[in-house]
Amino acid sequence: ISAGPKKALISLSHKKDLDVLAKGLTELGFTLVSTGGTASALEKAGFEVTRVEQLTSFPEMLDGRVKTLHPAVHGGILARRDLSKHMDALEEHGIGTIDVVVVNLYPFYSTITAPGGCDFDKGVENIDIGGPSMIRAAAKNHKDVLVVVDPEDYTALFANLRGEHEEEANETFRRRLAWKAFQHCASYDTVVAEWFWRQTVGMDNWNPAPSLSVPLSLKQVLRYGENPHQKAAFYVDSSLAEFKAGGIATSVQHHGKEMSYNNYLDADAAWNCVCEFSTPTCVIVKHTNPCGVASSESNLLEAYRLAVRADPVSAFGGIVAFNVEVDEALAREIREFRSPADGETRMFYEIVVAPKYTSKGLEVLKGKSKSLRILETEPSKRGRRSLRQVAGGWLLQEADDLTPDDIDFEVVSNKVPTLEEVEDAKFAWLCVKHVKSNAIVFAKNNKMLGMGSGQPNRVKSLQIALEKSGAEAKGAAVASDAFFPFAWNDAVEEACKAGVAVIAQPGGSMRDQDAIDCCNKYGVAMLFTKVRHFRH
Ligand code: 93A
Repeated sequence: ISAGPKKALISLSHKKDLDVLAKGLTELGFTLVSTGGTASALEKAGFEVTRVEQLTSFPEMLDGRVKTLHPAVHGGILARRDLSKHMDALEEHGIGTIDVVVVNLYPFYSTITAPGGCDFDKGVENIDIGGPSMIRAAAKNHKDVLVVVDPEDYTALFANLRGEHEEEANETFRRRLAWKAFQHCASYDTVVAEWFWRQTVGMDNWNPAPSLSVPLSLKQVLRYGENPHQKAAFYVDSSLAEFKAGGIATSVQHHGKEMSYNNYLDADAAWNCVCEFSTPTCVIVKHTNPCGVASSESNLLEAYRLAVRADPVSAFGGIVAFNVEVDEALAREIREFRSPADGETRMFYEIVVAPKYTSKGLEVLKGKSKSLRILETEPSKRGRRSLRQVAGGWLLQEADDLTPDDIDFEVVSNKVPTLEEVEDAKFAWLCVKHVKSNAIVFAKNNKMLGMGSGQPNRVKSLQIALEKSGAEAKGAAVASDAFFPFAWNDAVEEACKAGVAVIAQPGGSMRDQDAIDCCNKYGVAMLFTKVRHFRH
């Protein structure tokens, strides 16, 4: 039921497909009512428009802050068509109903994140008040008013207006539009709220807000979760804190099977690890842990081979990450390389991820298999936050951004390590940060030799890492993500007995002196970092 001619109110900051909208609505017999800029755009495109001022008999005022905030607008939207007293009230005040509301909001987000910055007053002025009011009003009265905030919905809107939806489909469609409308306002307010919080604590200040909402947009409905019986989806964080933060959420997939839940977790782990290195590096990840890591300034093919050889059995079916462009030669190597385990089977991978591919490199890699997922993504920025779920809540922390450059590797043993040994220890340190606790890494000559991860005791992790390193453990560097609670007949002594050159650990145990004494007995160097890298 409409009072007066059928009216559509259009007020759009993003004017994408405005002509499509106006044409469709006009053909369906609607009168177009519009605000200043939108009305001008419509007139320019040759459409007949009623300006909101004509409807309200009131001028736009306060530099546009008050345009549509008027009973002639809100009465026309909010009146229940099934209540005669509502309809009588409209008639009494000479207000006609508004049947369709198409609005999107002032571009607050792009204003505050514009290159060159945005001052406080400009930010405030870009907070839309009238728009959300109309959207919310129309969504509340969705039984009688169709509310559209996304040009993607124009076609379905026309179908509905042509009466193509049966009763149930009509009801569902209206509710879906209302959901989308409230979601549009909610995301908007979340960004406004976060921005205001940052106006009180500063952009770089670590200072958790008393309450938090994060604007999350669906990137992908996933086939399933960690296991096939779990449904799953991937949402991308577009909050200010994560703005242009790079990382796996911003990846582009060039080829291969659809990314799965576990693929995202593993690709994230591989990407975060490889981004740590400043020299060209290859990281291979299995089940979120790096099982092969190797760097080379001059020979990336060799780095790749070494990363696979570190643990070819684990690398099979893994995720391969590079921090430099993948060119044709490297792509061929990835395609052809045979498993060092049997010298015959070509290596199989789930994903290759890199910051860039040459066009030839991409072409060659695509030839490896139909299913190989090829991702291109940007390095993750430092200073991110990390949110993790526990039952009933979320844990927030700063990302672990510390690199060896931020850390003082203090010699606490009698033996002073050589420069090479310190470099090996730093390399092991970069790796160990990305291994699940308890984490132990053996490394030498820019190559991870072995790692032990996720064991509930440190000595077991060390034994696993040692076993993987084999004879190469002699002269290697060891990194431990946290201190050694025991030394004698425990992890430290086992490493010393294996002939390692240097052990890097945070220190801070009651028995630190035992660890130092043990190193001194075996002539091994020990470095204290005073920083730990738990990864739980
Ligand atoms: O300044 S407002 O908060 N006050 C209002 O009354 C109002 N009415 C519509 N912002 C208002 N709008 C917004 O103007 C809409 O949400 C839309 O984004 C924009 C369209 O303005 P124009 O048609 O002048 O380009």
